[in-house]
Amino acid sequence: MRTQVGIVGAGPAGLLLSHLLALRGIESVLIEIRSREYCEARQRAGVLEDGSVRLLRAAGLADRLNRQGIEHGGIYLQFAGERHHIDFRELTGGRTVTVYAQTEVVKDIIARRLADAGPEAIKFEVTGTEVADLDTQQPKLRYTSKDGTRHEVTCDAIAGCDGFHGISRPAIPPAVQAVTERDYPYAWLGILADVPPSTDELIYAHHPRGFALHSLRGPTISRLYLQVGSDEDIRDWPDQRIWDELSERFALPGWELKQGPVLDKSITPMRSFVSSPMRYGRLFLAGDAAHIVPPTGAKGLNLALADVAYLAPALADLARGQPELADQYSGTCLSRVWRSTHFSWWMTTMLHRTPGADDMERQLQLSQLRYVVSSQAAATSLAENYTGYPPLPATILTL
Ligand code: RFL
Ligand code: PHB
Repeated sequence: MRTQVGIVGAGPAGLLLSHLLALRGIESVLIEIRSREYCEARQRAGVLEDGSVRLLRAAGLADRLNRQGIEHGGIYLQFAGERHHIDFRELTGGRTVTVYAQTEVVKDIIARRLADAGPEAIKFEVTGTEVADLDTQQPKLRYTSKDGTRHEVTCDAIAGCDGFHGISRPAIPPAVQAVTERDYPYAWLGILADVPPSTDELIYAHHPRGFALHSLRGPTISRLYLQVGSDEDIRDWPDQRIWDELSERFALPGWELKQGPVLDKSITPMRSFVSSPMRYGRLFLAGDAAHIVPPTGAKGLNLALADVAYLAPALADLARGQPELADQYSGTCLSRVWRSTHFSWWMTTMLHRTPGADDMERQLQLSQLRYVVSSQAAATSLAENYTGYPPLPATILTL
């Protein structure tokens, strides 16, 4: 079998790439190890940058996003018993973010790909994925489909969009790959709860007992996170213990955290990770396959979408024998990736309590938080990064 682009992984990166390529008349084969149901239910990110929203609109994928996405013009930072509003609109000349769950982005693109290209547009539940001949002009993608048939697809290029635990990145020889990595000594326990949000905008809370975040998924569904130890067992966290801990960390006189049934709960490790370059021969990495940020900056999904916004035109040009954009791909993306890596590290270390840390950490964090809420320059820096920096250029948004 032959195709122009082989895509490994049907997360946000792989799905959007296959759609953006199709809009440019480029054919692809997209394979995914999990079932459609699993991909559509995996609870993850919730915040789309301004540029991500514009990208999804330009790609014709925003019907439901336009109706159900909730535009947010700021966030709250809570510390030392006070809650402060950071007004993105005012600080950035009108830029905002949109709360719309990654599960919904994934559902929207899957539905569109299947409608446009038929049931074979995404091959779910494959096994034995391999990539080979990456340093030739004809790289190979191999997999076994759900019915047990082994396939080999000869491609012009392969996009490794298979997340942090995928097979694409490990296929790059270690000698030509630089990995920069940091693990944080804490994790996030996240819950999805069947209860209306207790806030109109996200609350990022610094507390002596650790960080907490109040997010949402809609008018009746809340999403909340708690900093916990990195070796914590979810079985030690019955629902009422989670609510009690959240209530304590968000406590403010006259304000109450509404509680309700917990629909989903999980623990996520916190890590920063960058693998460079994001290309080896005819293999291009995108999204979590190449980089991971801790979720405190709400950047992971946005980086994945931005990567493929650059990769689609690069691969379309490459297919026509023009390699310039493909040659620029890794450098262009890594510059944004490092900005987000810094911002995510900064938010994380400003807001979390390091186990065993002395009072110096706490005082430095509180000083930084007071600076952010009192200085227009500091608040603008947070707002500019949170809403997305650098903004995606108009050329990338023109399809
Ligand atoms: P994904 O979503 O991991 O998709 C990779 C896909 O590849 C498949 N796969 C394979 N397929 C075929 N063969 C193989 N050998 C394969 N191996 C793997 C996988 O099954 C999967 O379907 O990567 P992608 O597309 O790069 O997308 C990245 C995002 O998912 C991720 O960065 C975000 O979820 C991170 N993130 C957040 N990002 C934001 O921008 N804003 C947020 O508010 C935000 N909050 C979060 C987050 C991530 C979290 N967790 C759970 C890690 C909150 C949390 C709690
Ligand atoms: C979420 O809604 O899941 C979410 C929001 C903001 C973050 C991380 C996750 O920083």
